[in-house]
Amino acid sequence: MFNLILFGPPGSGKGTQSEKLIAKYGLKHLSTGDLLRSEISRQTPLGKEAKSIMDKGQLVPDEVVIGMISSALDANPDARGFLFDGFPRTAAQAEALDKLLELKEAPIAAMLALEVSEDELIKRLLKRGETSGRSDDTNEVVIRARITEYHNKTAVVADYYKKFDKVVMVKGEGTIDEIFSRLCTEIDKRA
Ligand code: B4P
Repeated sequence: MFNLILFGPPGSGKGTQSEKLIAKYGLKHLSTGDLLRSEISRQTPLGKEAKSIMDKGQLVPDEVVIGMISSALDANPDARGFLFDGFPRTAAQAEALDKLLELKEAPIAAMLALEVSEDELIKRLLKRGETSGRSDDTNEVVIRARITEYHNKTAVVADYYKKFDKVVMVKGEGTIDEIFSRLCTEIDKRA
């Protein structure tokens, strides 16, 4: 089993690159953002709780997202590997993921971390907000809150994987195809 984490601040292109990576490498895509938005659109109790948190630009509680990932792993026993997109986002989530993967004897091969300047992140997210219907993309105050959450709670996740020498920094600016090609070069070294 070959497992990868795609990491980076909000708007760094994780969702965009994930679509291309899963098609090329045959991995199962697990995006906690997509899983949460699916709960919101189905108006489940979890979705209702998540929406009010996401609309403020904050992170959903660890136990909620860890539970979703645990169920998704169990639901895909035959996957060749997983691409984790937007997860883990806190140190507690990273530790929980390691434990879940230990049970499957399938550790993380690498964390690919997209580097993008803050100005570019805000520009991309506001542009997506014009068409996506995502309420967390239309308001610059909320976008800045998401970036602050990233610096306060998520950036440390890279330090966690650095201890195991698994972090690969990748320049996340340029065309979508240029960035995809940089990611593939790094993955092919490890596959
Ligand atoms: P996510 O759904 O994970 O989304 P994201 O961080 O906003 O975006 P991503 O990096 O995937 O950007 P994308 O490729 O789409 O999170 C949303 C919210 O869910 C969080 O704020 C949080 O509340 C909650 N959540 C999710 N996971 C959680 C967890 N584990 N724990 C707790 N809470 C959690 O790209 C953005 C835009 O840029 C797109 O419009 C795209 O077209 C454009 N773009 C991409 N690449 C480009 C390029 N090279 N050049 C120009 N534009 C580009």
